[in-house]
Amino acid sequence: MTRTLFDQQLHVIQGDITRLRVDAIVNAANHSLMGGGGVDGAIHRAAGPNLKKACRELRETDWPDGLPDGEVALTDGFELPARYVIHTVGPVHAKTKDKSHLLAGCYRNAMRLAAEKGCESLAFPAISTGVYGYPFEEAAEVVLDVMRDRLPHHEALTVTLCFFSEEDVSAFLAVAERAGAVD
Ligand code: AR6
Repeated sequence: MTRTLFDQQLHVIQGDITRLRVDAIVNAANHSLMGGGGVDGAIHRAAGPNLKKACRELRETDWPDGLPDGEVALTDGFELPARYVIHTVGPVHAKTKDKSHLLAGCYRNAMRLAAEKGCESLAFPAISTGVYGYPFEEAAEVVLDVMRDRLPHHEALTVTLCFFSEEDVSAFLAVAERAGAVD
């Protein structure tokens, strides 16, 4: 079931992001861009070996020191149904340091890059909320703030938040309802 927010410009679904037929999906990558576990591993497996080659080239040409937190880099989707993959690096959660601006940067920069490439549909996983340990509800608040702020600037773009579990969908919608953001 799809729930919509912000005048239907934001969709919330449960699913496997590697199966979405959208213009671009976002990868919760790491600085190396060379793949990893979680959603990163799933995207690399589904896209096939050309994705790793493209990421290696990006490292050599644009990001010799690795992709910094909150930044974005674009590749094709290769064997994925999605045309592009926008790689980003979420912050590793730290109790003693507020990293919300870095997490917000992932979402904001990916939306900007997608719009620049003429994308009309963009899907995000729950960046940083797996291995990187960002508390889910805190991340959801960051995502809602960015969507409220940026969606009006990208009127041609529909964004999907693709959560891997129904629990995450429910948790996100609960935060959105408290914030008065559900349509
Ligand atoms: N579709 C949608 N969501 C998924 C999928 C999928 N196929 N697979 C997992 N998730 P994580 P992070 C969800 O750990 O916290 C990697 O090793 C997952 O349930 O993938 O940003 C990278 O290389 C969770 O809700 O990303 C980095 O080293 C969410 O995706 C590191 O993990 C994000 O979990 C990045 O950690």
